[in-house]
Formats: sequence, C-alpha cells, structure tokens
Amino acid sequence: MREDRLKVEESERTEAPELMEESERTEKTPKDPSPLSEEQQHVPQRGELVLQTGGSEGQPAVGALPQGGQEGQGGQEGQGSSPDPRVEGGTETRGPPPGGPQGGVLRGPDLLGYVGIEAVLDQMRRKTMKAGFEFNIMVVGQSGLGKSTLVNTLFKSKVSRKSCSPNYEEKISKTVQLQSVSHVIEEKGVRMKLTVIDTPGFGDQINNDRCWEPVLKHVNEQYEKYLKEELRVNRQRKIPDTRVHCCIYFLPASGHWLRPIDVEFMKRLGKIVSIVPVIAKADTLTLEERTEFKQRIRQDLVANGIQVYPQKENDEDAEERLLNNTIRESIPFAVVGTDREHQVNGHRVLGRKTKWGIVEVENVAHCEFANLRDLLIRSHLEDLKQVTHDVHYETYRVQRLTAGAVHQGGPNGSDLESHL
Ligand SMILES: Nc1nc2c(ncn2[C@@H]2O[C@H](COP(=O)(O)OP(=O)(O)OP(=O)(O)O)[C@@H](O)[C@H]2O)c(=O)[nH]1
Ligand SMILES: [Mg+2]
Repeated sequence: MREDRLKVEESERTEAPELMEESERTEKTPKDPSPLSEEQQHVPQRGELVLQTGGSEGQPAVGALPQGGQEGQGGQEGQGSSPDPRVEGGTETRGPPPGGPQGGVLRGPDLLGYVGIEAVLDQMRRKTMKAGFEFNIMVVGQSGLGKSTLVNTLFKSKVSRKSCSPNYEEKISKTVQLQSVSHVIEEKGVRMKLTVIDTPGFGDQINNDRCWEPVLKHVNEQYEKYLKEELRVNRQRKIPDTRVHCCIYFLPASGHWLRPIDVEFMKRLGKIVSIVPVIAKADTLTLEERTEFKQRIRQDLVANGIQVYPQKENDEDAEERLLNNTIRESIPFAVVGTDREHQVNGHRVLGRKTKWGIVEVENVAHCEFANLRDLLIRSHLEDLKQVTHDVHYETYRVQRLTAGAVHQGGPNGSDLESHL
C-alpha cells in the first residue's frame, strides 16, 4: 500500500513539483526532524487556525488541521507569523491551489477544515449526495414463486417503509408483462432511486424453449440505450442509467437439485448481468432441508460453471475476498416475501401468518430476506454498479463496437449473438 502511494507521488513529481514537495515534507517529518525553531515546529491541533503567508502567489495559505495532523507548509518564509492578507473578517479567501488553475478562488467556512488529500472524499460525498444514486434490480424466475411479492416486500420493508394498510385488499396478480416499479428513497440526506423490474414468470408454456429471451433482450436493450447515449456528439452530462445492476433469480424450494431450466437460464444470464440466486418461499422448508438444499445448489452452480455474484475474479483485494467468501458460502439466500403486516409483541411486522405462528420476513432467525437486502443495498450496491459498468457493460460495448454497427443493429442484431 505504502509502496503504491509512493509510486503515485513519484509519477506526480514531474507534473506538480509543488505538490510533490508538500507531500514529501509530510512524509519525512517524523523521521527527519527539520531544523526549524520551536515556534516553527509547532503542530497545530484540530480546529486551530494556521495562518501562512505564502512565499509567492499561488501558495496555499490557511488551514485548520485535524488532530495530530501535519502542518501543510505552503511557503518557506514567515510561517505562522503574520496574518494572511487574503483572510478578511474571518472569511477565508484562498488563492489557487499549488499547481492548479489560476482561477477558482475558494471561499467559505467549509474550507477552514484541513485541506489535504482526504478532503477529496468530502468533495465526492457532497457531489454524490447531490446527484443521488440510481439502482436497478430485476427479479426473474418461474411463475408463482413470489417475485412480485418480494418486490413489494422490498419496498415495504426497511428500505422505504411504504405503508401497508391493515385493510389491504388488493391482491398481487400474475405478472404478464415486464414492468418497472421505482421509488425515490431518502435517508439522512442521501437520495436513491430504486427501480425493481418485475418480469413475467416462465415455465407456463408446454414448450419453454428459449424462455430466457425476453429477459436477455431487456438487459441488452438497456446496454444499447446507454451505449448510444455515450456515443452521441452532444450527450447528456449524466446519462440516465437503466442498466440492470442485479438480477435476483428465484429457485423453487424443491429441496432437490437445480432444474435444467434453471441451469440454462442462469448460465446465459450470468454472462451479461450479476445474478444473485435466492430460494423462494423458504418458509416451506425445514431448517435442515434449507441448509442441505443451499449446499446442493452451491455444488450445482460450480458443477455447471454458472457465474453468480460476487464472482471471485472480481474481488479487488484480500479484505474484499474475505467478505465475499462469507457471502459465497451463504448463497442462495432463503427468502420469504409478503405484502402484509401483523402485530407481534406490540409491534407491526412484515410477515406471513400461518396456523402455527407468524413468519417474520425481516427477522434473520426466520429467513434470509434481511441478508439479501443488506447485500443489495447496505454492503454491495456500489460494487454491483461497478461490476455492471466495468465488466458486463464493457463486454457488451467491446462486442458491439468491434462488430461496428451501433447505429444499424439493435440488441437483437446478429453481431450480438455471442452476447446472447
Ligand atoms: N408460502 C409463501 N408464499 C408466498 C411467498 N411469496 C409469495 N407467496 C405467494 O405465492 C403466490 C404467487 O406470488 P407472486 O408474487 O404473484 O408470484 P410471481 O413470481 O410474481 O408470479 P408471476 O407473476 O406469475 O411470475 C401468491 O399467492 C403469494 O402470496 C413466500 O415467501 N412464501
Ligand atoms: Mg409476478
């Protein structure tokens, strides 16, 4: 890690000599005490204002440092002695950053914080908070496995807490066409537009040959839309992202093995989108059956060369591998869906009422719906988006551009056969 950082600094040397000097000074301070006087060596504490008169125009001038931070010494002369002429009435006015553009005078109390590399994280945070997130999930599986119910569960659960009225009469009917449900969810100032694409179940026909085609077509169409937008001369600053970031594949809780149709479907889908398999209606299995079934499915996935998310080859480092290994060991998640709330110990909970009790959907002791939700939103949302863009979309883009017919064909064009 340290070596990498040093390498980056090294490569920056030629382009930004002032930056290099500054980082070099910061790196060196502990090992190589400078011959400065005691006053000059004073290390400011968090919130302490450090005034500097930059040695020349364009030197960094003011900074309040975090606890234990090193003083970013902008100029060699007059450290901390005379007030900066650019500080007026408690409002900081800063000159252009070293090596930066000549314009861009930054103002405001926000910048009284430590101005260092980690400030970039704050900038990114603010930008992302303003822009918000877009996240698209697709549910796929045989008819009647509870896909539409799970979509409702997701929105009615902690994700958005859309209320379910107690006298809720509306029944979820069979899904006959692909449909998207979107909600803008806001938590602690962060906005997320969560879209779930509900697909009609397959397996109803006598001949289920190529029943995966509508799903594959939809996924590819979104890549195509994005690619076309990307290639336009006057393109939008932020391309609307309708690409499927994750596909939840529903397996029937049969307790046996993967069926040929599941193998076929996931094999094809796994090449173009991140698949997270789940065991549907897990309340119909006993705990032992559930454990055994999960184990058998994992074996089957490996035996059939099916790639599901998170894929080993996309792990970025040892820490990620460790985290993803625990996920790989617990897939497929055994989930239960519902669109009803019930009273349990004075609290309203999402659950399925049976003769012998209530299966609480968000209770990890009852089912793994909460684990699935955590994976999708809390721990892997950004990674799912990144894999979609860097791996799946990239594969599509390369194939499409190599075939060289972006404006002629569509996602059904013959040049995409290999992607299908
Ligand atoms: N026991 C049990 N039943 C469930 C569960 N989730 C859904 N169901 C029931 O299964 C039936 C079908 O649910 P849907 O959500 O319509 O299934 P679907 O997969 O969307 O079906 P299609 O739209 O035909 O593809 C409904 O009666 C649901 O109440 C579950 O987790 N456990
Ligand atoms: Mg449905």
